[in-house]
Amino acid sequence: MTDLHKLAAVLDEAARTGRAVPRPEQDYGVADAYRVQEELIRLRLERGDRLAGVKLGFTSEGKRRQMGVHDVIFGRVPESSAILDGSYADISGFIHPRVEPEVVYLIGRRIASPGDALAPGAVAAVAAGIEVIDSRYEDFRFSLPDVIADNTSAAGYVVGPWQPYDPSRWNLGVVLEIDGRVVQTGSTGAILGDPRRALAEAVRLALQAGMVLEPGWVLLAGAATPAEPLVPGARVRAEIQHLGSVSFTASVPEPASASESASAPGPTTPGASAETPGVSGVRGASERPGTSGEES
Ligand code: OOG
Ligand code: MG
Repeated sequence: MTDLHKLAAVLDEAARTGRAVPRPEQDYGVADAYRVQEELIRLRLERGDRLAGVKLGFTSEGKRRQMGVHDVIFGRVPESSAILDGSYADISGFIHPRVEPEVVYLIGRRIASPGDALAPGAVAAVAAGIEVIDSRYEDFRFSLPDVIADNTSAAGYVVGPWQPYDPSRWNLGVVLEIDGRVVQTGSTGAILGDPRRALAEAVRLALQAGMVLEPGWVLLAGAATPAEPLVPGARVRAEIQHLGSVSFTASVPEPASASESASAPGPTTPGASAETPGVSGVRGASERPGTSGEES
């Protein structure tokens, strides 16, 4: 087992147990970090998970400044991390989760080159989304390779109702609310200076990782604002002008008994991921099943 495989196993374990790990001592570059990410995802897929799509990170100045990282990063979105719009999501398995508003694109056709990103039908639909990020590193602190290896802190995502994609509407107001209070505001124009660039950027980074974008996948374009801490009981809502809103409420299960609650953050909400047994991370009871954004 190489050091890179070991790191993937450590990060995988941290995500499954909800226990933070120290940053790796060894030095490694971005290319190796993407290899760790690939291995990390391979471990999840081996347990029955599937890819729901891909994501970009650090596409806005607000995020880059908040985290002190200055390159756009690429991650994989596991199906098991889906949270249904409007649902109660169990966050007890997370370490120190944060939420951020996202523009989510639904990929309409196979995109194997950045040039194809602008072809008609490349984007089938668009929606307001919320991403839950949860760095597996202590104190939510990392270098660029660290966060890439950790699958860009990906932990959960919520997609609002899909809307027809109108590329002329690219500079839209973004609001993030917690418990009805506005905590972040911004504009989708902060994403790469123009969120329409997100698709080509994702295709480019996917190709480097040996992947092409598949129809039916989601693409999270990267938060337009800094992230906010997510605490139990919080009702989180994001709204994007013309795209509508999306929400969920963070819950933790009632402790059955003191001894039981001290262990195992592993099991997920009943019914949340029946098809992916043993995969941690899925949250979300289906309160409004029609609005999950699963349809393609
Ligand atoms: C990394 C994830 C970045 C975004 O939208 O910029 C990201 C992190 O902030 O921990 O998802
Ligand atoms: Mg994000």
